[in-house]
Amino acid sequence: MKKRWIIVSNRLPLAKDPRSGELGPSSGGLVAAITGIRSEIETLWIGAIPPEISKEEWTSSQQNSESFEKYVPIFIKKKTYEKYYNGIANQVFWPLFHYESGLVRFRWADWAAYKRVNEMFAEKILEVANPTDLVWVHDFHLFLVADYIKRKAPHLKVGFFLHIPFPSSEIFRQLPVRNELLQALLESDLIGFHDYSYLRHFCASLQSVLGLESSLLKVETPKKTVQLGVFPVSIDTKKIQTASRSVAIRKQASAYRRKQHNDYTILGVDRLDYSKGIDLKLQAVAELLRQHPELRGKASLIQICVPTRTRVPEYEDLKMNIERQVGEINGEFSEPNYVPIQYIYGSVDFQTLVALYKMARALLITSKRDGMNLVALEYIAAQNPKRPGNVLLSEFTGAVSTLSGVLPINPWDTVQTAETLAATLKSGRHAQAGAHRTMLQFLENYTATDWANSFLGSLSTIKVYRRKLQQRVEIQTRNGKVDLPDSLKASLDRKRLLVLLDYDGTLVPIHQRPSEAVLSSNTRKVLNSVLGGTKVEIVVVSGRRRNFLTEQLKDLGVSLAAEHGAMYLKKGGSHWENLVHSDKQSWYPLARKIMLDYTLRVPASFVEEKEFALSWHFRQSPTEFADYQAKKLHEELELGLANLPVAILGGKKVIEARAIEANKGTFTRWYMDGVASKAENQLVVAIGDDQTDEDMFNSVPPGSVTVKVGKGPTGAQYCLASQSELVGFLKTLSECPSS
Ligand code: GDG
Repeated sequence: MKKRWIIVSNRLPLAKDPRSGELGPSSGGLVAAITGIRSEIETLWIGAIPPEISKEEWTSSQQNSESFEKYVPIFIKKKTYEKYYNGIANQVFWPLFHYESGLVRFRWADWAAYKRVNEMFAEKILEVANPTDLVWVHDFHLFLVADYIKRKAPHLKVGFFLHIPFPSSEIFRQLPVRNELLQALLESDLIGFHDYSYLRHFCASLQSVLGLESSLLKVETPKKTVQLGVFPVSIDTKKIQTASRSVAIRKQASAYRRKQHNDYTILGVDRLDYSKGIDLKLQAVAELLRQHPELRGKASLIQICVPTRTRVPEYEDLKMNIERQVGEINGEFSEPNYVPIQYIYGSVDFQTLVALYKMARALLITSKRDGMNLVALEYIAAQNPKRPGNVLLSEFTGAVSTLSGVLPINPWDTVQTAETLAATLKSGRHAQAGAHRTMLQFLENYTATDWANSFLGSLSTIKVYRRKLQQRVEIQTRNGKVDLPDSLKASLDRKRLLVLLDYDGTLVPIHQRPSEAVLSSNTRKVLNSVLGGTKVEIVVVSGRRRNFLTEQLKDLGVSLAAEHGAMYLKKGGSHWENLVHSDKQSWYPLARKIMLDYTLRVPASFVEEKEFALSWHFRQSPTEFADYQAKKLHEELELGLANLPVAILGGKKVIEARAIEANKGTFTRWYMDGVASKAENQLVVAIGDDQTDEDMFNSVPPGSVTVKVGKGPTGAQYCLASQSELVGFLKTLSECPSS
């Protein structure tokens, strides 16, 4: 089956021309980015049909145009669409993600519609997708789609790309549906952003809202691994260059320049949106004319404002305010042959747009927040490389990170913006050529097609692996009695059992103070009876020191592995065998020094010194500060102890430096190869509750039984709901029929 790309966005890229009533291409960043992709791979585009277009109009235009065949329309009732699109997408996500939380209007009825529409999108995707297709979901309208898809097709690859900023977690946390949103989004296999800062904010939100740690490259959820990445969008560079070099556009640009009488034209192209900072742009231009009277009568701004979201009240107010501001500035500075602000409310055709890019001396972008900003990229591509114009670009855009040769501005500092503008207008165009060349080369090498290839290339290499949640069988307890699943009963049948058993969180509950985690008299009694027969043998494999384990367990007739298997004591023996052969002295003193340093900085943290490991604990410390210091410590230890026989590990509120051999997996393999009986009727049962036990689960011989205690991601086959069920479980195991 051939692999196809399935692009999914809120709308298909169509709009009704208000004059002719015909269906034609719509404009906007997302549409520009996607239509800029040139690929040999068969691509479908799924999206809603805008409510102003009827089903009949769609069907008849489909008959007229071949290009419509690759579009898969979704028809949504006007009322539902209104709530989903204007109610949630435009009045909740858009303002919140652009740091305008004062404009957020969250209504639960709208949220219900948002969910329903996302579900409808998923249904349509499931209807058309083949199992080998790559599904690429776009933007904040469709945050929940991956979840609905994965419920029915867990192995279909789904990527999500966000075209707008991901805000600081302090802003994101205000969202009433923050948990639901993040959890649904994490059903995607790959999540992409324009800019590294957005990725960082996203990871901070995962941590503060869901308590999930992530490495910036990926995040492990209880269900799966989700890859994360930065994929800045780009443009169809060639299309703009070709247009810009065409005779028609060159003529049009020259005509505009002649009309302006000079080379002092500043250009602005924005959707009429509060995030674009058009008010700040107008203030900066007024400031320019105020501070530089020599530019009056010369410098002017052509501002195109493309109408958008006209049904949302804030946008109507914005339009009125911008028009009032334009009127005031023109009133103050106009002369008989000179209008400083030429304001166009509407969109212009592609040819006119490129001619304006080509003609303008400078492009001014003053976005307060902008996911990327494609206008900046398009302007650069349209310039004559020998005489390019300058781009003044807001620091609050994603594009500023990739365009090294622009003039970055803080749009809120209108005085400084005016000064940068004045200096630009007075400098020669050739002065800019070097910086422009570098940016143009970048845009020639990294186009919208490369953007799509890099995102979908990453998505296609991901192995969709879901933790075996469905296959993981929960061992039920009814009325205090453990009910073993049939599959487990079958494995146990007439076998002798070798149980590899973790201590903290498994044999005893977790305690705030480690010294309090001692065996209860009931557990002791049950262990005695379990070990009384010949059926069960136990090896306790723990991270604890040997003295503690000896004190707690020696008289019970179990073998012991201390410090994650660094040392071993045979049942009934008195000599601990040392299994670490690497040079501890090469790293231990240095690690100790570094860790002690952190105990001074972080209140209530302390170092636990073991024979082959050092642990820095911060369970009682102020959470955020200690989490940050823990990350630093982890990094410092990794750098400082690189190439030494030591492993650095982060656990639950602990950072550990351990001899490389001190690992439950290494111990398990050593034990199974050299110590354990090779009897055929022996079954290994490994039981544990945390990450270190996963190493044990991965190292037991094929056919063994693995059991996770409690919730969380695991590779184990079975799970027990909580630690309190462990003793009953052991008892039941020992009572199974034996040979
Ligand atoms: C969102 C994010 C992100 C504009 N006026 C006309 C016209 N346009 C075209 C431009 C450009 C596009 O619309 C605008 O793209 P932006 O990127 O500047 O902004 P948004 O629409 O807000 O897009 C943004 C983008 O998604 C992509 O990820 O960069 O941050 O907000 O392509 O050329 N096109 C025509 N006439 C116009 O009058 N023909």
